[in-house]
Amino acid sequence: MALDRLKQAASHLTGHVNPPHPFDPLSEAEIERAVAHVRKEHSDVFFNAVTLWEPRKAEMMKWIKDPEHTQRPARVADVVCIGRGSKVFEAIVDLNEGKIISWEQKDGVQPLIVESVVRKDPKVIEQCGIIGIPPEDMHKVYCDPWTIGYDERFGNNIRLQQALMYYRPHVDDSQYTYPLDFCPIYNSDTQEIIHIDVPPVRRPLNKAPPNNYHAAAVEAEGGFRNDLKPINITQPEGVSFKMDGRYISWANWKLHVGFNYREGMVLNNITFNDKGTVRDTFWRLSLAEMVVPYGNPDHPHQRKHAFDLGEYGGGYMTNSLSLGCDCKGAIHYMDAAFVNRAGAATTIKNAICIHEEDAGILFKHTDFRDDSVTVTRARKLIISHVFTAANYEYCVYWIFHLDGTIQLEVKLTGILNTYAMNPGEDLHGWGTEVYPGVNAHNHQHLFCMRIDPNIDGPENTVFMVDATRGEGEVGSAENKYGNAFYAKKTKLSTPEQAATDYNGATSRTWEMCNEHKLNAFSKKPVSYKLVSREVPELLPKPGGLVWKRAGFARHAVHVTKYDDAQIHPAGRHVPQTSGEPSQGIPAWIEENPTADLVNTDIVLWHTFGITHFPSPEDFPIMPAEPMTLLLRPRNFFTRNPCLDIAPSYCSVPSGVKQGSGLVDKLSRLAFGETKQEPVACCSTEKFGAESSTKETASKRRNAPKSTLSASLIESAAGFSAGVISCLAAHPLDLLKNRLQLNTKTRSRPGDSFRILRNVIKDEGGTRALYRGLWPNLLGNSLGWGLYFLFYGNLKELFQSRRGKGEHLGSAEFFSASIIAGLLTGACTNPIWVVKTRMLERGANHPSAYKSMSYGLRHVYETRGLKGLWAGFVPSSLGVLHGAVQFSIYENMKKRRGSQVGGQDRLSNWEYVYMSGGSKLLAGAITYPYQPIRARMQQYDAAQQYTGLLDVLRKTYKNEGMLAFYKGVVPNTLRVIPTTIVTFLVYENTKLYLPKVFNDNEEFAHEED
Ligand SMILES: [Cu+2]
Repeated sequence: MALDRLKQAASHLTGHVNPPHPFDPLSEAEIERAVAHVRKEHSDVFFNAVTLWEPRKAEMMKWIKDPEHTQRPARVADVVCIGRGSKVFEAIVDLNEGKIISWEQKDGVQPLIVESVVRKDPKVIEQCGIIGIPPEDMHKVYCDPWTIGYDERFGNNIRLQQALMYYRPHVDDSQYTYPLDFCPIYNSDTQEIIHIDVPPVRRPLNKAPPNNYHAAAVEAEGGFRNDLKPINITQPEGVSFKMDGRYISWANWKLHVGFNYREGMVLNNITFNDKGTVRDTFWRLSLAEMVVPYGNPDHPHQRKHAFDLGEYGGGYMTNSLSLGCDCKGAIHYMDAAFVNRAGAATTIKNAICIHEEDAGILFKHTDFRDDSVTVTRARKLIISHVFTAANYEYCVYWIFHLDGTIQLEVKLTGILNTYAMNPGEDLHGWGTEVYPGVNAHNHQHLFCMRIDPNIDGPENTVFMVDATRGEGEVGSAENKYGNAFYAKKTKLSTPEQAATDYNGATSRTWEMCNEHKLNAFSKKPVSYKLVSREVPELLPKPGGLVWKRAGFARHAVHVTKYDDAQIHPAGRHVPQTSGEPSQGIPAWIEENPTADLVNTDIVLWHTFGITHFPSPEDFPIMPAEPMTLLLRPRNFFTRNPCLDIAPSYCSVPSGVKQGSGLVDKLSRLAFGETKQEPVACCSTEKFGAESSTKETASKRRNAPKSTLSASLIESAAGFSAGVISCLAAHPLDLLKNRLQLNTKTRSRPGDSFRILRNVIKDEGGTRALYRGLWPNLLGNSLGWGLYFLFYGNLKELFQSRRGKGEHLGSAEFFSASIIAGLLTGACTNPIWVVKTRMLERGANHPSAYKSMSYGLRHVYETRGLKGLWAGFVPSSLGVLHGAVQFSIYENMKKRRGSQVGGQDRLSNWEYVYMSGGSKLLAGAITYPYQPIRARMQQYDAAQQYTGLLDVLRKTYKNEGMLAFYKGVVPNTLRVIPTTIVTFLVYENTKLYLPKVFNDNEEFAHEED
């Protein structure tokens, strides 16, 4: 994009402009030049179309093969003008020579249509009055101007429109809820209403409340749901396609993207690079025509059968697309230039959208014996545009696949065409009441795709292929068991014979082959197969108006010999054609019904679509309904052509594993805060290529299947964390304890050093620093283990109440933590009492406990159960500390996790600063409970204090406020690294433990 802009800027500066590619649509400047040339000689015409007169195929093929030595095809404009008295003129203008090559008046045809207004007409006002709309409400009357289609009463020498009438009670209401029952006919040339079709039975204006789909209406009915989380599509390294002018290269594909007012997108010169050989597939693909016949036989509904491309122009009606709405991801847009009625060039910005999408699995196989597996992901290139045909929207997607398949998908959305009905009126099965007073008529959407094959060259032949049973009867020699079947191929040799219908029972397809070239293995001709399964019959009867006008829709497939002039299946000028004789395909076939279609340049015309019986779900706006067809290579390649797409994951029995650089590191499990479900075979963990990348927790987090329960893993992780952190920090704990129990002096600097020195000197060397290790170890490990067990279970409990997929809130983390803390405190309190006392006195003290069990017994015998649970109340307050810390920790994890694309991606460093930070913050808030608790648990607690309040009072009175922070320095020194070690051990144990218990050998090896 940026490069394009630079080139553009440079060309402005130098005045040098690259000539357009011969396939490129006319630019604004070229359109205006063509108009100027016409104006010089014919000043009084309006412009209906100015579009590229496409270079003749033979000339163009020659130039593409050898552009250096071949004359470049000239830029030529194809012009349609309208003069006074509905006269129609066609002109061909050579833009290189600057002259009109041909100028011709066409009789008995009308080119496609432009809009009009009917509100001021007295006859319309009168009809509105009859059904209940007063003259002062005429500004609430709307019409969809349709071409008249064909009406035998008026013929085709004057340019006519029919106005489908509607009413809007409020300017924001959808008028399709309020259809009016009459239909004015408008003369575009004289700009007057010449007739109004009025039904024999009148239907007054619908009185039902509005039925709207816009945001304000939805808000008024309760608003939009808010449980849908954003989905983003990212391509951090940019797109995989390249643009060279309007040529796109993507994977092995290369093609030119054109656009015209009629067909919209036109794809030209589509090639596939087959291991270095550029092979032709299709010369030109387009959606060339469509018809939407409605099924109500009452006059004048027979006129409702819109040819949206031939009568209105898929290009003219195209939408300007917007990022993130119509297309998501990394998008390249192309604009489209047209002429307006007055002859000025206009541009629709962002008319064509080009982007890539993930397309699921491209291929996969798992060997059930040894679990070796290969899985490769697919992607697709999508070239799309959307056009609005009055009430309807058609979204057209040309989709290119890695395996050589081309797909056309059309999505239908927008609003049903509606008609008025009386309450309780019998609709005779021709329509459905989709809302009170709203009748939506049955109709079909039939599209005609023009396929100009170029399968390894222009000389192609079409075969119809039917799955057919073997000839022999059951019991016969050649088909004894009756199971034989084969692909029966019928060569379509003439246009007459090639007019064929769809047959779902035989899985009918059509193959476009190059019989000069056989596949090396199958010995069958290289081909592309048309696979299309949504192919209804044209329901209007043979001989009827639509059947005559939409000759292309009589059969699923027609084949004709190539002719440069044959582009439009229902004829060049469609409006007001009578179908007598039929235009387009039937006329071309009639010219030479037995033309030889074998091994020659041919065009295949395919009609497909749906039959639509409307229902209330389609109203007030239709959820998009997709229909699709495929052009698939058959016997074209000698093997699967996309084996060179790197797999997402691949392992073979000998143990060689490989992954590609295309693995998506953003993919993650949908549910679970900390627990990991088993992941698929494409675990990034197994990739050799991955091991060199930055060490992240995510790598190790793709845990394999484990037999351990999540809570058990949590508590084991907590237990290990407790043991290790306790060993590391016990001496600091001892120091803290002594400081806290020092009631004799106020806090002084250097206290810590004096105490440590004295312990080592008086109590038996450095070993004394580890006095009370056992209760400390037991209390810590058991404490952490129990804590995480309770915490894990509580979180599961809350999660189960919330439902899957919802995240727990801070309040839930907080209460889980508090309850877990209280339960843990209750279980471990006796151990802490003994620990406090053992740390308080050196082993050489006469009354020092010799062991933990001795201590427990002593406390119980001297003070009873009350002694064993001494200090539980301040401890419980201390639980607040744990809870505060855990809420801070979980919130940090959540926030950081969302930044890096999931908590399973956090690194050990992130655990370090998050656990340390949360502990510091929580400590500053809640530290004072600690000295209080220690004092209540010491040897002579009973003698010194009467209870909790007494501790608080005496401590404050004797030692001042700072007493409550006694021991805070060694405690912080002890606690921060301890916490970090605890959480690292906890998070990592949780990760590794399942692997240790896993019976999968691979992981045992990986530990080496
Ligand atoms: Cu429909």
